[in-house]
Amino acid sequence: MDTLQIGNTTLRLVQGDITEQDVEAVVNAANSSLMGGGGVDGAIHRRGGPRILAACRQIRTEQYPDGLPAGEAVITTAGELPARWVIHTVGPIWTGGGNGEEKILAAAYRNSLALAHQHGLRTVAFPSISTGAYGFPITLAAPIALRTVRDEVQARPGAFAEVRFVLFSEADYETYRTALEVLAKAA
Ligand code: AR6
Repeated sequence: MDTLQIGNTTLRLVQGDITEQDVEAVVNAANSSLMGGGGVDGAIHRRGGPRILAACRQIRTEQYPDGLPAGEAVITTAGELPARWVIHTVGPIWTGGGNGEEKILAAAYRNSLALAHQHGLRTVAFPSISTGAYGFPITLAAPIALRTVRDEVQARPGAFAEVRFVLFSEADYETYRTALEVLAKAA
């Protein structure tokens, strides 16, 4: 399955590029420096232009001089992207699962949605946080991502119209589809 209806909110899976999503907010799988990188982060800064980096620099100076801790989230302009806002979060680096990686991953999704809600944003697109450069096995990450988003949406009835997961590869998309099926059956 590729959608799950949660009250008035649609949880949707799509295969594609996060920088092309026409939603109010896209989430960036950033690192603590907020100064850019590869993967999703590189694509967002490349296509969104320098205004995003300027806003990140300001956040570093004013709020997080030591960097954004893993699991936390901040919001900036989306510059030239179709989206209006970028929510930057930092996922855990996978070191085998014994260092709180699952809790930190859930916190990254939870705090991103909390920030979106605080700003009245009703459509949000997530990438698969931590499953690229940060090495979190996607078969473990997908159920955590989906369950956390489902729980947060349920806790805020009517707040979101759509929460979308944008999976880059067909294999990642299929992994999330399977995980969504399992979640829907367990509900
Ligand atoms: N749209 C959607 N998904 C994408 C895109 C895209 N344009 N590009 C890659 N992915 P990653 P992480 C997928 O590495 O694991 C950066 O250097 C990718 O295939 O972007 O949280 C940051 O600066 C993978 O499935 O994020 C950090 O240093 C998923 O997005 C570090 O990487 C996440 O891969 C963060 O690593």
